[in-house]
Amino acid sequence: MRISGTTLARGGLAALSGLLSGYAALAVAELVSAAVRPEAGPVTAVGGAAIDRTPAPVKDWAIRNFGEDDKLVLQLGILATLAALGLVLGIVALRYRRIGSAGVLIFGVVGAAAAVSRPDSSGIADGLPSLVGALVGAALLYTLIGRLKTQHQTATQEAKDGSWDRRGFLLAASAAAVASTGAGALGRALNSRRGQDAVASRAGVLLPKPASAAAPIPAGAQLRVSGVSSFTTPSRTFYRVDTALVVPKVDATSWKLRIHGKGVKRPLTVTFQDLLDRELIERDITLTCVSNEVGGPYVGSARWIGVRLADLLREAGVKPPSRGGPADQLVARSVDGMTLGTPVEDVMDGRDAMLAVGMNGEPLSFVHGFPVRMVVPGLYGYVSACKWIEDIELTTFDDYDPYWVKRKWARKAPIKTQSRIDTPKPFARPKAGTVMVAGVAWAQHRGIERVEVRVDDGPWKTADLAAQATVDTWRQWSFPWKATPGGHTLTVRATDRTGAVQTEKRTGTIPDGASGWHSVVVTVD
Ligand SMILES: Nc1nc2c(c(=O)[nH]1)N[C@H]1C(S)=C(S)[C@@H](COP(=O)(O)O)O[C@H]1N2
Ligand SMILES: [Mo]
Repeated sequence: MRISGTTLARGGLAALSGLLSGYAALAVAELVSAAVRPEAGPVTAVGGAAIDRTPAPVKDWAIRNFGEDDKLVLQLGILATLAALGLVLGIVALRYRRIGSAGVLIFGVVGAAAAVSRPDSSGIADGLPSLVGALVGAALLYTLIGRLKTQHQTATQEAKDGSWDRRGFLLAASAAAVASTGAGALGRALNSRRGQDAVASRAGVLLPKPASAAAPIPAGAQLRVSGVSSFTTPSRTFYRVDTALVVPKVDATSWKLRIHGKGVKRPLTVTFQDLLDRELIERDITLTCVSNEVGGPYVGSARWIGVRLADLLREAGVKPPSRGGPADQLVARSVDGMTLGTPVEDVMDGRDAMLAVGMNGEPLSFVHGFPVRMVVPGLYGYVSACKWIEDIELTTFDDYDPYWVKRKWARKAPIKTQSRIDTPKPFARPKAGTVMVAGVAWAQHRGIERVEVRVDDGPWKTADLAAQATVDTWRQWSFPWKATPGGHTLTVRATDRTGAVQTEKRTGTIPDGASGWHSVVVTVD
């Protein structure tokens, strides 16, 4: 048997048809999702379902390697997989036309199932984008392959005189490509308009003056050493960690929060305006993610403004377990279905746990949880810092495991004492002489007592501490090092105000946060 050029070209065109059908399916799905909700689109739904099912070590690896780009990498991975499937289905369709189209439909059903089963799904309608998209994709594949088949017959005849006409196929294919691009672009435009009510509601927020202002940041809290993290992290560069592939755009004017559950004598529902009308507190608080590796970037400090959560809970008649309350876990739920569990005792023990409405003098940004999020000093974000919050249920640790606990992370997770060298950077080549080693240390709600630096295997030497703003914020430190030529390892460790020295024992981030000392290797010239 001889594989003719015509057969090869036809195979290529069939693969292209498959690819094009996938493209058309996604474009139509994007358009339909504008009529349902953007999160119901197949890539977002499948991506969300994949995030939920990713084993903790893989997720940890992804966060380590791709950082905040992990979501982009996931989405590109899904698109690449779909493209490969499209190519294969196109080639299959050339031989078995119906099976090729049925394949497209099956992926539509998978996408629809993922969308409908998302925790924030609005029901069966969420399956429509994938289903309608797949129907269009399947029909397109059937049509294109049909052209390829009839064309083939004439082509072999024409092949005898050395030429065969692909014009008919190419016309249909390009028309489909243009129509799909138009549908996709229209869908995108409509989807991005959907958030406009939320954007307008955010623009309309005027944060009131807090009844209890934050203590001024002591002048000495910010060292004048270049390369050290700024004491207050600007909102724009503040780390972001969440599972949302589409950032929720919540309209503050229709937002409500319900407080209910075990031991709640008077269930409460509050609006955004209700919160603004209450006494507001303003505090500097450093947040940290449990996924932060030793020396990692997922820590930042901001000035938050919000309502004391304990006040609201007391109004609802909630008592902490130490005063006989039946609920020991507060489960916060966000509009995108995330759940986070916080000890009721911690929220009510007098620390500045709050429902924050502002960050660094502005309403929260959408990525950081607009209109309202929780902030609890001393606890890792995944057990406290619910963004886009809409529900608080009082329950027990025995009765309910929130999202990350179901995925093997610890039920309770106070932030571990940690310190980080910000400067010099790893593998820097400073000149011999005095080199400023500096960084930050944190032990939220306990405070930092001491920071020590070690050069190679030498003795620990006490670093100079910047002023401690509050026990809930990180603390800068510096150490003038008499650097001698050659390779050196700098290591840092902190001691918190309970007297506990940061442990040398290295652990991974799972299940309750990384421990160990941060080291940086430099070569002094
Ligand atoms: N709704 C929602 N809230 C969430 C999360 C999330 O995935 N969804 N992630 C939590 C985690 S793990 C952390 S560390 C903090 C991070 O807050 P940031 O993104 O504002 O820095 O938000 C918390 N709140
Ligand atoms: Mo986190």
